[in-house]
Amino acid sequence: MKTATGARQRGAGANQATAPDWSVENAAALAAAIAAKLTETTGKEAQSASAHDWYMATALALRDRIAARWIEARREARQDNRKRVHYLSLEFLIGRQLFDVLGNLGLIDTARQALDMLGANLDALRQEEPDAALGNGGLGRLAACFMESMASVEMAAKGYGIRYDFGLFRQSIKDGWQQERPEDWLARGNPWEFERPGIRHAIGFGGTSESTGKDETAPHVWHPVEIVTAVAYDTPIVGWRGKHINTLRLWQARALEPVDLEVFNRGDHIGAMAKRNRAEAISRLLYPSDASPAGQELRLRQEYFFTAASLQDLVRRHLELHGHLRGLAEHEAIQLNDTHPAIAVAELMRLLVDVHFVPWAQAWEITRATLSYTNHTLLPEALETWPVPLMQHVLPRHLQIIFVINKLHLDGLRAAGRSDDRLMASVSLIDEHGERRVRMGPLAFLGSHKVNGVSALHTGLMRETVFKDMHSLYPDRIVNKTNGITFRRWLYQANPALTGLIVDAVGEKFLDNAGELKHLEPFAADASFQERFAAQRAANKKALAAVVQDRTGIRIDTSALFDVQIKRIHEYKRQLLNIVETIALYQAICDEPNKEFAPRVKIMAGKAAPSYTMAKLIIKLANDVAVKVNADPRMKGKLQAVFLPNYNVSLAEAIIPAADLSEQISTAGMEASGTGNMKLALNGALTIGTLDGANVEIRDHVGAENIFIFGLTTDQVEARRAKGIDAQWAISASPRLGRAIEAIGGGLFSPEDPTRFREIATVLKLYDHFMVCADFDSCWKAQRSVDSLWRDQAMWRQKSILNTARTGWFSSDRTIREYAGEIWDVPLPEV
Ligand code: 26Q
Repeated sequence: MKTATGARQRGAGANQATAPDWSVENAAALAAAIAAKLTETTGKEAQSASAHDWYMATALALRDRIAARWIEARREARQDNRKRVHYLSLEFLIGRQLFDVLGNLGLIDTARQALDMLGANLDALRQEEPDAALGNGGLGRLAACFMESMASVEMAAKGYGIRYDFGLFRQSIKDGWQQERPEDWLARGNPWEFERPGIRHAIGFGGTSESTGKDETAPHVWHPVEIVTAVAYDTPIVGWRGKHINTLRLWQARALEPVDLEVFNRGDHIGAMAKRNRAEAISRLLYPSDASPAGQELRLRQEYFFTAASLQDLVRRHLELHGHLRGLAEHEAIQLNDTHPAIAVAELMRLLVDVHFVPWAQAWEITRATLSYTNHTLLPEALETWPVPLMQHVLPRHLQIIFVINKLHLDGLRAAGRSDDRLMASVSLIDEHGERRVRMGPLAFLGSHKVNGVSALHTGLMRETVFKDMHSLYPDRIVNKTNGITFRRWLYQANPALTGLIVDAVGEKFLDNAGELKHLEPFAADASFQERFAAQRAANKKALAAVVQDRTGIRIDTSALFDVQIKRIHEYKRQLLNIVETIALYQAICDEPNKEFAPRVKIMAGKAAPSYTMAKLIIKLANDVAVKVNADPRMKGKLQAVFLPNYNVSLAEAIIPAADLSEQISTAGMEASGTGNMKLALNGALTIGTLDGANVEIRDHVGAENIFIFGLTTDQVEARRAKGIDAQWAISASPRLGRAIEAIGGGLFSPEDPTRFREIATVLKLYDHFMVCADFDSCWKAQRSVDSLWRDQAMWRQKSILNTARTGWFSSDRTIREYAGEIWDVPLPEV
């Protein structure tokens, strides 16, 4: 039987959308393998197999094809002595994997044929795969895009995280309110992973630390009171054209002993399980908040558990290959995805000093040269800190190490004559205001050789605000790495029709090098290309309309402009601004039924953290406004609104190729980058947005005439806030805004409970921290230019095509190459 290894010998040559697969695998052989798996795993025959049975059999047959090539990739990296990258992240928001694997192996058409032969249907069984939702939003999805890109650029890399039993909760909407249910994605088995019972590490917690030497930098012996085992589960990550395969290694927490026999024998049968439950709780659940740190012990245990397991794992492998740790940084790079694994700074020091007896100063050099840290947010409430007593209780030795690092750091400043109290307090690893807390951002900064932001604007703000003083001490440390997205998922898989159209126009080179998309530019004004482009979009919109009808019962008008805002619900992302604009538009249409507004469907989706009351109320408002608007006969053919429940990666794949307008309207200075903005622009949606995050770079690439920018800039927001956050001035100046807010506060959308949204109206009027009112008029104006452009369909299409043609730079392959060159020092094969 042939394996994926065969893909290697085949040159670049085909695309999945229109041309034959490049793999040598033939459909009959694949069909036989799938049929064999079906019998092996279900004991059923084809006639009685369910779609889910077919999905499992197909995935398992593919997994076999990956395995041989995977082993070979690891052997090659080992033989070539290649430097390896370790990407530590508490979140990997992967989504479904079947088409990642099929697409990258060039097997989509082959698999379709094979399943046809068996009387099954690929598109039907595709829907059977549950999303691997091991992340909250942008940060977790970025980690997943990076994993795919690192494999595609043939970099030796490993992702490390937690194998949560429950991913991000499933959202349903009941009477307009968000409800949460657990996401038990593993309930029917996970065909992509390999359990590695032999790869396990002991992770300690609590206890005491004992000095063995004269001073504080001497090795210590840590006596933990609790040991939890970390067991590895590996998932292969197949790169583009199957050229390289990496590993995502996720840790499961297990108790050393399944039952405490001593307690059991005393007759306490429940108590005998307590230790086990406490240990295994660590990998039970993903924290569903994407901002405010919960500050809970379990979260700290998760962070240390996966960081320690990952570091032990890579140190063990390094020692097997090299025998000592002196050259760690030459062979291993470790990237910290935000501060969630920042305890790595102390843990690596502990491994070097206490376990391997490397002198402190040398250990510190090795640690700094090996680690680097990515910051994803400047929001003060999202910056992680841990109370000193909690850290003392959970990680006593690490707290000690952090104190020593801090002391040497502050002593160094004093010796250099920079000892003013303000500076010392600002760069200290310990926050001394009120209860003492360990500050994880500064710890990660100090323990890394490079620190990066995720867009040009955000990196600039890091230097000027949160890390201003650290930056003045270490001016070369902060660098920018603007985020990217993997085009394999977000263009080829999600939008095969557009992909095929581009191949027909410019050939296949762009499939291997996203920059080649620029050759599409000359087609932007070509009438016949525009026709085909429009036909493809119309089909995508019909497909989305079917999803909307299925999930909400609402029939949307596919000839209308699809105006889309899809992301976590957050005040700074300003779903409220979008809703207020929708209300104002509703009122304007009522007032002037004959005035020309572009017919629109407002589409919104996103989850609120279960404890974020305001975000949940915003979801209710979106739903209540939708009910009123959709029931009003005067809106027919003019305005509809829908809130799509359970936004996740798979739903994003359905919405993005159908979007005409992409809402990226965060308060300037608050969205670190955004990546949904890139996915939508790549698929031809025009952006309406503020000068925030990567929107700035999107404007630079697509051209200011092909994007709708509005609102206050970062500096203007700051100046405005300095004057106060009362928004009466804006409301007095804008009757339209005042009336929309009155409608919310007065109960127009909640007649059965008129005070339901009073708080929202009050916040908008008096505490407009997020500048919804301040930016309203400018947003309204921008939306009206959207209306006029929509009337000129040829011009709209031209701009839309230019957006696709000019967003090649936002490929995560480009981002990863930048990390490789400027942070990890990893050479890569040429494109
Ligand atoms: C921290 C402590 C305790 C519990 C939860 C958390 C937590 C979890 C997730 C804090 C933050 C996050 C996620 C942040 C995030 O997704 N940030 C986004 O990162 C994207 C990728 O860089 C950017 O594009 C977005 O702008 C940024 O908001």
